[in-house]
Amino acid sequence: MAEKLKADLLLVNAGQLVTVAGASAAPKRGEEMARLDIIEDGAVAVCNGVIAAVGTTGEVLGRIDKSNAPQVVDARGQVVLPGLVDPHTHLVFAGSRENEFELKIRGMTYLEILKAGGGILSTVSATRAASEEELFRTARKYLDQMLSQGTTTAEAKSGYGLTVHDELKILKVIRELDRFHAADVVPTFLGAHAVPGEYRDDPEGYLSLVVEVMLPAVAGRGLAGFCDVFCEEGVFSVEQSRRLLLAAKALGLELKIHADEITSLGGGELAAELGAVSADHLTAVSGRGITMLAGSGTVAVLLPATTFCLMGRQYAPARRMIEEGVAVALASDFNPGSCPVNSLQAVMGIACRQFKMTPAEVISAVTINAAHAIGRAREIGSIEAGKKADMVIFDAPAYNYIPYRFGTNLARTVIKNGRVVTGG
Ligand code: IZC
Ligand code: ZN
Repeated sequence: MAEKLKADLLLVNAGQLVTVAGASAAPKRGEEMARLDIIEDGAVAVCNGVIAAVGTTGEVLGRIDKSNAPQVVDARGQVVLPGLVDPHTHLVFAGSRENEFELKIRGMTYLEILKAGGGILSTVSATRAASEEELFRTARKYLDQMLSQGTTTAEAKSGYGLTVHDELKILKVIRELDRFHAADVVPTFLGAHAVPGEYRDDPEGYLSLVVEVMLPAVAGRGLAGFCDVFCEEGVFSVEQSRRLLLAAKALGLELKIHADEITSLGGGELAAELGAVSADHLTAVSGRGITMLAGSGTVAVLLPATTFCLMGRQYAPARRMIEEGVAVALASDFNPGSCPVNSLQAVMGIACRQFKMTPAEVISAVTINAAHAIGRAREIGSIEAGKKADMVIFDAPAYNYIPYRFGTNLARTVIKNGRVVTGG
């Protein structure tokens, strides 16, 4: 008889254990996105923060050594998903922009507000004035909210400093959050988020500062694994973005692009050309961009809550992307301007209604495909032996109830690294 497995935590009796297994090597595409791999009356055994066994409750109980009395979490009549992964956030900032929200209601656009010196630049002023401790405290509060709604791993970008000192300050806050918070936080350098006021007449000079000073400082200190750029009309062009990203690649960073969010500039094509790990937004992506992304390893990270918050009429062509074979993930884009939403459950609800993605596709997009978008799919994004024990128990009779109940936090218990961190 096989030796019994040791476990320190046992999750049992799940009405639906949605494992999303089988896509750790490559992201899900096309029809695979709708296949979730569900175990009824499911159970998971956890040992030292890692998943040891997955199966029906009967199977798992039969395999474990009960002598060390593991903690038991009963998920009877409920749905268990892998810990949700948010692969695009601007988590660290000071202040808020509810005044801009009012301007938008009255008809001013996002780019008009930015051009008038508001938008990102108003958050930059507030963030420069804030200390590391203040930024840490504020971001920790937002991260607590995210974790209690099921997000166990979040990417976080710099980009509200725009000086060497302030960009490093934000990245250090992200590192501290990852160290001290139960959630994992994955850092991205976004020094090319906007041209700061003091460089208004010399955008090339600012780009040179990013490429020649900030980037080596970030890479040399190991403060970020990814480099991102806001490739947008009036911000950074495709040529400028290519220059930055090639320099980042040469320093060993992986690439992300804010691509075709408002204008169809060709950011999607650039992401595929450079082998970026993700191309994000893609609201205005071209047909050629879709074809190139489908033929690449780049994950399309779509941000429907942003379009919703900007009161946009045009949503990213998610259905067409899925049908053409693009690997699609979803993220919140949490930031104080275009998207003050940090709940992936809200994002899932909007994606079903506005993208016409099915609940199953949406779950693939916030778990395993989101993990691929931050290069972590070997460790997180599905419930499989050997992965981190990150799981969320939802107060829901079936998985498709979760996006259906848009607006309510249904996460009852969140388990991170094998520990119950909220609920119980
Ligand atoms: O602060 O407006 N789109 N960056 C690119 C943002 C939105 C964040 C912001
Ligand atoms: Zn963004």
